[in-house]
Amino acid sequence: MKLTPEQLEVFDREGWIFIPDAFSPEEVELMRESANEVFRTQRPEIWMEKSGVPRTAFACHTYNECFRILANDHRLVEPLEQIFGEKCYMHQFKINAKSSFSGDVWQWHQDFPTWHKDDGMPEPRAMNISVFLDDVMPINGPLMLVPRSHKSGTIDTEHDTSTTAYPLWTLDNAKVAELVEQGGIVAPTGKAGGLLMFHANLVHGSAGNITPFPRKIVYLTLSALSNKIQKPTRPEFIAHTDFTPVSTLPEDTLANHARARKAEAAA
Ligand SMILES: O=C(O)CCC(=O)C(=O)O
Repeated sequence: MKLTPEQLEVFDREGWIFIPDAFSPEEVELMRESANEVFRTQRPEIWMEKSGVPRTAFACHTYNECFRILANDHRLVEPLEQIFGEKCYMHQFKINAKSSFSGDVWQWHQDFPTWHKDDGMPEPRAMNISVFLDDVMPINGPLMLVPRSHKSGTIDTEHDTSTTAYPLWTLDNAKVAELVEQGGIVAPTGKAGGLLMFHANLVHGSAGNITPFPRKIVYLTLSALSNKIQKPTRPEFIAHTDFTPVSTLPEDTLANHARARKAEAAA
């Protein structure tokens, strides 16, 4: 899937794009069920909140067939190849659970400082592209973005190891207030199946989820092939060191897998 010149222009200016209904209801159902299966397992790649509920399932594309297919989906891979002008490798793959009642916050941050400081990524030539697996509403901890903040480049950060269970390089409140004064805050919401991509230097975060509605989002972090990480300090399941270019599968692979799974279940 290629982005239109208008979408590329909006992305460059605002630092993010949301595409509603990028995935069909049958694909969403498969991905949601597969995510629930993943979160029911206990594995070292599944990071827990301080409260004990799952926060993030890293690297599930390496052991779950649905997410293996998603990791090679043209709707996610091609836009980033288009933006970077080259093939990409998978730097990280994760599902954030933002569980009902207990999903914890993600502090205000840019992604690139963590990739640079923890993994030795040379440049912000990598990006998160994500798919909503549940309906994302104003009430269940949507991702909040500060439009145009990517134009400020990479900003000084503090290593926050205590606010949540997951260490992150975060921004101080004064800097966030300054950027919000200029760009405001948006919280893209929409039905499961929507696609959201945002620049590595776009300031973002999310509040906790105290509603009964989970807010699962799957994120592919794809990096330009020329931007290989140099000094990984985190486990391989968080910062991959397999730099094989990501290829795309035929466009109907995920939908076919959904139908095959349904037929199997009905047999
Ligand atoms: O899923 C969320 O709410 C935030 C995720 C995030 O900010 C990140 O992975 O960098």
